[in-house]
Amino acid sequence: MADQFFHNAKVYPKADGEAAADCFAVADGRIVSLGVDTPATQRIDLDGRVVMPGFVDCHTHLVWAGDRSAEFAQRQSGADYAATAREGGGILATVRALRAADEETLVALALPRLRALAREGVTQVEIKSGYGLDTDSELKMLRVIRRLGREQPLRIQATFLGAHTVPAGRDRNEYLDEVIEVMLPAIAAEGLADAVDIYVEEIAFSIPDMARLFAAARDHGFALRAHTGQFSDAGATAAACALGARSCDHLEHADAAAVAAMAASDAVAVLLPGAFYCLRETHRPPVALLRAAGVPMAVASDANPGTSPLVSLLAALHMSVVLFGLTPAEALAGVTRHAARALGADTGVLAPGRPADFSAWRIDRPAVLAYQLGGLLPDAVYIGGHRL
Ligand code: DI6
Ligand code: FE
Repeated sequence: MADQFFHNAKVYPKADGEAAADCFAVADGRIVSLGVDTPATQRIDLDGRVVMPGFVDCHTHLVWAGDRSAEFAQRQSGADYAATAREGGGILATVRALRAADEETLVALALPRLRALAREGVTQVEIKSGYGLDTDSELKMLRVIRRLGREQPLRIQATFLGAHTVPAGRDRNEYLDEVIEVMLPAIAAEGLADAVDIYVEEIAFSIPDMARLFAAARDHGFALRAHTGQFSDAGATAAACALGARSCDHLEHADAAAVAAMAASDAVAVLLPGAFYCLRETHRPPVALLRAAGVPMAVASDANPGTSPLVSLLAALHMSVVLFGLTPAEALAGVTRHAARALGADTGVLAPGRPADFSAWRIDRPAVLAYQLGGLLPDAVYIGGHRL
């Protein structure tokens, strides 16, 4: 006997309006049947609604303090992001604000952002550290992320991004030593992260830095991810793939060799149109090459106070179509099954055995979610079979 049987539904994935099934059953928080009438304690008539797998926002920096609205305004009148970073603004401005905030404050600031995502059907979010940039502050940030996972219903993955940039007044090698020799073991011992990420860019870390970090992170059993190709690639994407990265994120400047390396590995390409949009970038990620090579493409918000103050995965979904040229079906796969794959999660697909994370929408077909910008909210969101 299942707990709930949902019927009269149009269950994704068929993005052309044709549903994969019209009913499903849930027991113990998981889907137990799809498309077959199943006895259950409760029968729920979805009245023809489209049912989507819970959306997965697989790349965010959602824990931050302060804001960078002044830097934003300066950029709109011509200031350059990299120059701001070199002058001690950018990421380092958020680092100062985050160090000054206690755990309680950081949780309180992050909760409304998570609620905003949940309201639009997001059920799982990855959150990176990387605004602490010293051992105590990075651990504080990761503890906040773990607390968010316990204190609200969305599924949360924590990623350690100590290698986000070199903190002010520190030598780069000496800082990376601290990341590898002090932070990583402490984070592993406390179980504070699921993955390790690095920002590979001229204003941040190099390919040899990534090789050192990944070797240590792999020894501790962490999954590996990398920010590559945002402003330049210079072999970073291919190197990340060769080192076993589960995802390469940004990729605006990834070239054919980078795409070939991704295709030869299991890496997911995570596209972040919010940063592209806010920075008014013009160099697009190589979507046609990624598509032709069969590389799975995920789409995420990159929610952060600097380059992507965008707390909406539905907006990122829409932008990935308009700005990057994904088809609506690709974009929808990008916020569901491919995003889950970037997290190594079994979410993002509605099939027997998978978590019962889904949302129900009064729309005729899933493609409407990629097409309409704003004004769309689901009537119900479920995580593990529980309605939010
Ligand atoms: N790439 C980005 O776009 C963000 N981090 C990263 O590695 C920027 C973060 C910030 O400016 O605060
Ligand atoms: Fe990022």
